[in-house]
Amino acid sequence: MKKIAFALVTLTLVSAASARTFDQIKKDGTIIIATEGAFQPFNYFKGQTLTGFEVDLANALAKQMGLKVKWVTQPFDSLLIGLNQNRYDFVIASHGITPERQKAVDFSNPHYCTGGAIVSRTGGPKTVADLKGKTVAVQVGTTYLENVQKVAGVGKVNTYPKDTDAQQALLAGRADAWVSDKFGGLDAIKASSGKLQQGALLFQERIAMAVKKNNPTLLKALNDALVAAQKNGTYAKISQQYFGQDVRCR
Ligand code: LYS
Repeated sequence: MKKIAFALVTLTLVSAASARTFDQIKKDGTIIIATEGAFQPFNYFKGQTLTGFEVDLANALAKQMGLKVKWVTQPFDSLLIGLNQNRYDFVIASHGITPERQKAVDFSNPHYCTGGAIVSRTGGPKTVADLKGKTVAVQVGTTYLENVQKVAGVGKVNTYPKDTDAQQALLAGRADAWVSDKFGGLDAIKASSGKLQQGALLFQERIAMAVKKNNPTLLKALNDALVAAQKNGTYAKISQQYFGQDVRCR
């Protein structure tokens, strides 16, 4: 609990200096984008290469805007803080749109729709009711944590710095369940050769890019680029590649 309170306080530390407007970024020629780099298949490292659905999508949006890209990776729970300190122009890191986060940053239109689902070892808890008295592993600072805390009767909620740590805790038997993204969970289940199973969906969420507050020109440029990518087939192609389906919000 201490950690969460701390994260919420720091999230609101906004630098007084203003963020770069779209015109300023255009003049520079390079947009700086931040992500976590530890959330397969959305943003992760394949060897030394940063890749994933969100990385490919953001690269495509930048190309459409006529910009080069510089990527920055940092821990998930410090991404919005760094945004408010003008360390980069925007964040694409699977942030669900929540009222709490909307107090700190502006969100683009959603770039995909998903949900938080239960994953367990075969024979383990599958439904919300099954979580009663059980130990659940989740990544700190996420909507998974927020939503698991709303489930009455959960035995213990253990938080980890990375989603992959929470997954490891489940595999190692230190937790009975792991709550994470439904698509990411499916990938982990596939890779587990029968050890893991997908359980119920706990909640649904709309995922969007985050821009520092009061930067309407950049927000509009991102929204326009996303609309264009969704119209001209670029979005569908990238989505098919990672998920075998179109994950846009409908
Ligand atoms: N969608 C979740 C959230 O909004 C998880 C984001 C990424 C976690 N590595 O908190």
